[in-house]
Amino acid sequence: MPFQQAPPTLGNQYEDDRVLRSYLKRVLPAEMLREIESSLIEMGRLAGGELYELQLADRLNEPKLTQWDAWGNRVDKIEVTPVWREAERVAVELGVVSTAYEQKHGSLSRIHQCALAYLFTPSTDIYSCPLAMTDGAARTLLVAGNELLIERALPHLIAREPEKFWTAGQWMTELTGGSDVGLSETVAKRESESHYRLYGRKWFTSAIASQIALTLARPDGNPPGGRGLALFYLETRDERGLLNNIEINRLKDKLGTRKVPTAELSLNGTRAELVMGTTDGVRNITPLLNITRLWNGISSVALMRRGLALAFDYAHKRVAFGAPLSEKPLHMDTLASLQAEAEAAFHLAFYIAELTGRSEAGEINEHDARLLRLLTPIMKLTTAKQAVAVTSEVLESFGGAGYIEDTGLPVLLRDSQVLPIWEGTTNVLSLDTLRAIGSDGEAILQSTVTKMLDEVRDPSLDYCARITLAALNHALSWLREVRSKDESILEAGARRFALTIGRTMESALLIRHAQWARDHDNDLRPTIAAHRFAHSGIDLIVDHSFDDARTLRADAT
Ligand code: MFK
Repeated sequence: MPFQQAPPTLGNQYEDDRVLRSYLKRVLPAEMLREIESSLIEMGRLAGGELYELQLADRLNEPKLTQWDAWGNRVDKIEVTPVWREAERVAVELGVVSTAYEQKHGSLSRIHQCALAYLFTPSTDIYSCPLAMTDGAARTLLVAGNELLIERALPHLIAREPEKFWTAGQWMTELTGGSDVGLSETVAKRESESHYRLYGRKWFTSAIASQIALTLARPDGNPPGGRGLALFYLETRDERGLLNNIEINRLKDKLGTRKVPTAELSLNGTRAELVMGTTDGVRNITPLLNITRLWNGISSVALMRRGLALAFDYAHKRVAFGAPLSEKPLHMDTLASLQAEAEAAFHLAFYIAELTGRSEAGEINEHDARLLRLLTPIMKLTTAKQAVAVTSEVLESFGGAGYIEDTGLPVLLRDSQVLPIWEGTTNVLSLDTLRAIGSDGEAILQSTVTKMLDEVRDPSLDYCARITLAALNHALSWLREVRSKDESILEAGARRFALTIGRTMESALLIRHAQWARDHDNDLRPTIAAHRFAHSGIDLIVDHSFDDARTLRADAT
């Protein structure tokens, strides 16, 4: 028989996930875990079975925009692909958004919801994008306390019935940029106390197929900058199904996330309602940003997990130089380092889910609320960078097959590449970290990490703990030194600082979990991961001068 290579396959993505299961066992009461486990098993079954098969079969389909009907009417209709249609049904029925709001298990409901999202995401071609924004919009309306809008929209955003469900868009980016949102040019003309009409262009609007959107616009006469913007709620279509004075100019031609119908829009007098006041739009939309940043982190760890599930399976099936790759020391050493990265990232993303859940349930003290504000951008930027690095290595671990589209592998890397870009780039979030750390951030980080590492008793973990504390102290002493000395060195080093804090937190969380797993399950695998991660370069602090950075250009001048 001629040689035939067996492809990688997936099992139940919950049952096979050692890291998720061990984590849930530690953080959830046993009774709650028993109660929710059937939903996780079901999602794991779909993610490794029907949804994954549908995703592979749907590979070449993309959303379609029809701007005109046969008779010359402007219709701007978007048709999404079969994976997205099925993904919506599954997400709604299994509560991928609503679980966080039904609060069946109080603050721990957020962990349950994030576990569902983590299992769901890699098999549904970034349908997580509209879900993230829907979740963020629900949270933003609740934080704003706008009773009319809560009553109107919330039951749809958190519905369990597909026919009732609405998704929300988040329309922030304009031609002036996606980072410096205060430059937005869309204007809002007042019609009545809270009703306005919006005029402007939105340059990157994800999930234009949504029923509602939260967006920013500047009411007439308001000052420039983020403070002069107001936060608006709008419905994209009226009762007849006609667009709300919105034109969809075109869909974006993107490197990845190609199933997401990201569009350029013109708002030509779009009816919209104020969500909260006539100013401070940037501040008022931040609850949405923090939720989508949490989803970004969960998606990062989910895509790493998918890549590694396929890579480990393939290592058993692929024979080269006389043995399966799973018996080759260098191949397995490479995968083990990726696993350690993914495992560390997992604990940071889910730690933010824990803090978010406690914050939403009103069960958070001031120390941890500050910690959440500080760690959310750090978690987002750290895990996103890891997702790109890990999925790139995963592709390489398949050799040429990892570069071939119909294996379904390259899309993992392309979709990961959006994670450091949207919802705040690495640099923008590094600068946000410097703002968020304030005067008390140092002490908060120090006490958090020290407390986590105090629980360590095993000598090999103790060694990892010392490496971790040394990295934290180095980062914090760098901050103290440059803060008072040189603004440009501080800004130039912001990314190295934020990534060092991110990796330090990941290391501390992984070490704490490793001690627990030894004690409770006699499981040494998290210890092995912690050891590998602590030795993977968690301290990235170096001083380079801004003059050097300016001088070291690629061009001749
Ligand atoms: C799977 C994942 C799915 C995700 C799907 C999403 C798809 C959608 C794609 C997109 O829409 S991508 C576009 C997302 N855009 C961004 O994330 C914006 C990135 N830029 C920033 O985050 C900037 O830092 C920011 C726009 C916030 C800076 O603007 P400003 O006008 O300079 O704001 P400033 O002064 O930093 O903050 C204004 C207020 O908000 C301040 O409070 P005060 O008014 O009380 O002083 C800040 O403290 C507060 N603030 C800022 N960021 C905050 C925050 N508060 C809480 N949490 C935060 N993260």
